[in-house]
Amino acid sequence: MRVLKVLALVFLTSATVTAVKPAFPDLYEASVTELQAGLDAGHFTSVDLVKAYFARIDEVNLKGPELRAVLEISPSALDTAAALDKERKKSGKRSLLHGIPILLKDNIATVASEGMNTTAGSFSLLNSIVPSDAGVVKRLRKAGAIILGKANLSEFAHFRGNLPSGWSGRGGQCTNAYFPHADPCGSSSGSGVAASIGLAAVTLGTETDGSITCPSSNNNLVGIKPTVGLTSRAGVIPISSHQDTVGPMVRSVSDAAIVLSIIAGPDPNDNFTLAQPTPIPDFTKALNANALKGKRIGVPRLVFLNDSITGNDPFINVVFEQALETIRGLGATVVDPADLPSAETPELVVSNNETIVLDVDFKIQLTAYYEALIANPSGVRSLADLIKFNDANPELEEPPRFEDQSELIESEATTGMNSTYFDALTFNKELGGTQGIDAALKEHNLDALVLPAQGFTTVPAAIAGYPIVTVPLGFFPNNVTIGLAGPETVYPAPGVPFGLSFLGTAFSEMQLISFAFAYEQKTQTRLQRRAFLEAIPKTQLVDVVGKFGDDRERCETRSDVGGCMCTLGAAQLIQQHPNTIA
Ligand SMILES: *[C@@H]1O[C@H](CO)[C@@H](O)[C@H](O)[C@H]1NC(C)=O
Ligand SMILES: *[C@@H]1O[C@H](CO)[C@@H](O)[C@H](O)[C@H]1NC(C)=O
Ligand SMILES: *[C@@H]1O[C@H](CO)[C@@H](O)[C@H](O)[C@H]1NC(C)=O
Ligand SMILES: *[C@@H]1O[C@H](CO)[C@@H](O)[C@H](O)[C@H]1NC(C)=O
Ligand SMILES: *[C@@H]1O[C@H](CO)[C@@H](O)[C@H](O)[C@H]1NC(C)=O
Ligand SMILES: *[C@@H]1O[C@H](CO)[C@@H](O)[C@H](O)[C@H]1NC(C)=O
Ligand SMILES: CC(=O)N[C@H]1CO[C@H](CO)[C@@H](O)[C@@H]1O
Repeated sequence: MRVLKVLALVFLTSATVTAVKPAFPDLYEASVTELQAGLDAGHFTSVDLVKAYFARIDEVNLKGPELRAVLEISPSALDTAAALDKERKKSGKRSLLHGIPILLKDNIATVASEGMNTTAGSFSLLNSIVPSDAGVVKRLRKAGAIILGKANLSEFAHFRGNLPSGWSGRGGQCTNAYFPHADPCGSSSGSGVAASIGLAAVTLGTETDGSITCPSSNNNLVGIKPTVGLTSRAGVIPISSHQDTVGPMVRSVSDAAIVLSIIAGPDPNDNFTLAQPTPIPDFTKALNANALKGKRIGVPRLVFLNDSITGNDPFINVVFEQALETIRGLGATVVDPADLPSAETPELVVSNNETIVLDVDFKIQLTAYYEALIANPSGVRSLADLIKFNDANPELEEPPRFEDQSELIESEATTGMNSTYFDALTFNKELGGTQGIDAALKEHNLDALVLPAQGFTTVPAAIAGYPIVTVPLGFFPNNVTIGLAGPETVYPAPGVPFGLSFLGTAFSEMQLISFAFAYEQKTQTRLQRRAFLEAIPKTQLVDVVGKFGDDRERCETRSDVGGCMCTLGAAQLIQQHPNTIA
């Protein structure tokens, strides 16, 4: 009875809304600013947005193209959205992310009481109880964002072994929306695929070495890999505190600036963030389309544009040369070459010091993560336990062709921080920073460096802890030779995107964002190509706003979900709690 009364209420509201006939933004592309405008004008609500994104996820995640981008959706998202809608009406919005649904990579902790797991894709963490939300999640919630769900990823952020990008035990193989079964790259694969086709307004990823920038590149996105210490890693399932960082993966530089402005800032639970400059910049102030005028942008050709080292398809470099012309056209001086001194010796390419640091850090920090859990039903309490767990549960964690856990084993063999480790840390800072990015910037008096996002580009920034901002650069042509990427994935492939990366010194995000914005505004590359037809979700706001209850007879009351389940349109299951509507 209660449910029926609620439905009647919705009819009334929808009648008013339909009379206005507002134009709804296309959720494939919709920006945060567009969504805020529609929410403020009352054209749609955050509840509508959550319903629409749930329906879009349902269309493509396990059905149709089976992209496997999303691991879980939040059973609390509709309630949260309703509360935030109410608050907006009463007292306005808290921030530009108020009522905006966001998807998190599954290594970013959310409190279990919300109804979702935090597992890095591993069954060893299923049903574990985290001590609290991750630092970035606390900031998102305070800003009024809605946590929509958790995204699939390369298990343990690709620190398990020789496994394809986008595969996890829990999520299976995530694939790209631009070509069937194409490599989404990783490790923030699900975040990348979900953002690329509008399964959420925005997504977060994490990067240790390439894990935001590569999936942003492969999925036609803007990605920001912030300086290590700009965004908190508290509550993020770790690889290494020296390299891990959390950042936005979104469809525009403007959205990236909005999200970064909210998630950046000090967190007492991550002491690296206490060293960041204050105040936290408003990164949206960097959105200046003339930002490249009069600037000096360097091209570190040596190593980074050598295909035999990067493994890049030569086509990427062809399009990159065109990007340099565009950058010149925008008024910048392109200094070419502007090589990293560390690239002039074999060290940068052959050094194994990054692995030395990551192997030692991962064992210590992952074990600390397991130990800090309030509960973990799998019984896993350390890296050693994890290795045993995987071997004891091959049907879950080592299915045929996805068995490898050599990186876990290699890390487990380390014996803690000794002089080899500290030397490696120092050497990394030199290779990537003082003899790398900083040296090139200083020697040529540069404002930033620019490179294709793919290849060896991420390494100096990874080992130095420096930022990268990636924007869409181009797409593989229809006649590209299709290659193999994993047992179930291909790369390159027709129409698969690739990106352009701006690099700089620590905490140079303002400049990098401004350069990426100028380039993006001039080229609008993202809009040149869409996902393959089957991978484009069809549900739009128009299918949701005021439509709930149209098929009243097809709704069934369900005590287990505390509301009713309705079929919306073709096959979209929407779970509606009665108390979220009033
Ligand atoms: C985690 O996943 C399991 C299995 O899908 C589910 O039963 C549980 O409710 C989820 N959430 C939490 C917080 O464990
Ligand atoms: C953070 O704290 C740890 C000890 O808890 C210490 O080893 C490390 O040097 C600190 N790092 C920074 C950047 O302050
Ligand atoms: C590219 O790298 C390969 C392998 O290190 C090297 O033999 C070759 O000389 C390099 N090419 C250029 C143009 O530097
Ligand atoms: C690590 O760095 C040192 C310099 O500190 C270098 O001599 C050594 O070759 C590197 N080790 C590996 C395994 O790459
Ligand atoms: C430091 O530990 C590693 C194993 O983690 C070992 O290979 C290396 O030899 C050790 N270095 C020293 C100086 O003992
Ligand atoms: C693809 O087509 C372009 C012209 O559209 C041509 O220049 C190029 O050589 C072709 N590449 C391959 C691999 O066939
Ligand atoms: C939201 C969603 O569709 N999650 C699915 C992700 O993939 C796993 C494995 O196939 C499913 O169990 C989840 O239901």
